[in-house]
Amino acid sequence: VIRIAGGRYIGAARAAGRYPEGTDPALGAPEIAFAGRSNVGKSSLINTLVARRGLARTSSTPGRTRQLNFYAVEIGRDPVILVDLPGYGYARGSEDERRAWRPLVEGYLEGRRTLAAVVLIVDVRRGLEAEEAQLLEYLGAHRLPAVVAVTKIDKIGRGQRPAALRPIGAAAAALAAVGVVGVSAKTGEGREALWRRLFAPPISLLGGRAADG
Ligand SMILES: Nc1nc2c(ncn2[C@@H]2O[C@H](COP(=O)(O)OP(=O)(O)OP(=O)(O)O)[C@@H](O)[C@H]2O)c(=O)[nH]1
Ligand SMILES: [Mg+2]
Repeated sequence: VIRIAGGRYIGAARAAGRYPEGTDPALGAPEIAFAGRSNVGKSSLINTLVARRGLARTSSTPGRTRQLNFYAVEIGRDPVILVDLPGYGYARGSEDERRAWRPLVEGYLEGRRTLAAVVLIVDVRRGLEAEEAQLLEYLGAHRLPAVVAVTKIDKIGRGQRPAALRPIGAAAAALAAVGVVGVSAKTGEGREALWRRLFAPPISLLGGRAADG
């Protein structure tokens, strides 16, 4: 069993390149970024992974997060940072906010030296759509390992899950995702499996992207 302790907020970024600084011992540790549509369940999944219910802010009003939020956690003795990225695909919100999304998120994904992996979260009832395929291609082009977390599996019956997950897994594999894990932030199912996937090659949570040159 993976032992997780010390989940805490360590700061936010509203512009690319301006990431949290300070004295938290986890700063500089390998990072896992969580990407996905507005309201898909990014913040909820982070809370479930770190086992701290109210840590990442969740809401039923989509598209509320316009910044990158950084959370630290210790896995055994190793610090890891989880980064809640602003969601995409929400039509409301000002034109300025929508224009700011791309440089903020792409600046982070391309420029962050300690970024080790990206978890792309998709709703089991929607699967991979054009935006997700595009993001997976983009991550592949930038040599960032991507894991697809298929969330809200609690919303479909156990018997239907294999049939729901199979096409998503096939599409994700075709787009070079390194793994696909069914999860539920509500019930905690898949939590351990997702952590295990994040600790397996080609992901290196001990050295970050810098480790492979
Ligand atoms: N049933 C169920 N509901 C979930 C699950 N994960 C998230 N939700 C619900 O989905 C809604 C959105 O969850 P959030 O975690 O706030 O989603 P988000 O992707 O962080 O949203 P933004 O930050 O606004 O982009 C909330 O009402 C959650 O309670 C899940 O696994 N199962
Ligand atoms: Mg959120």
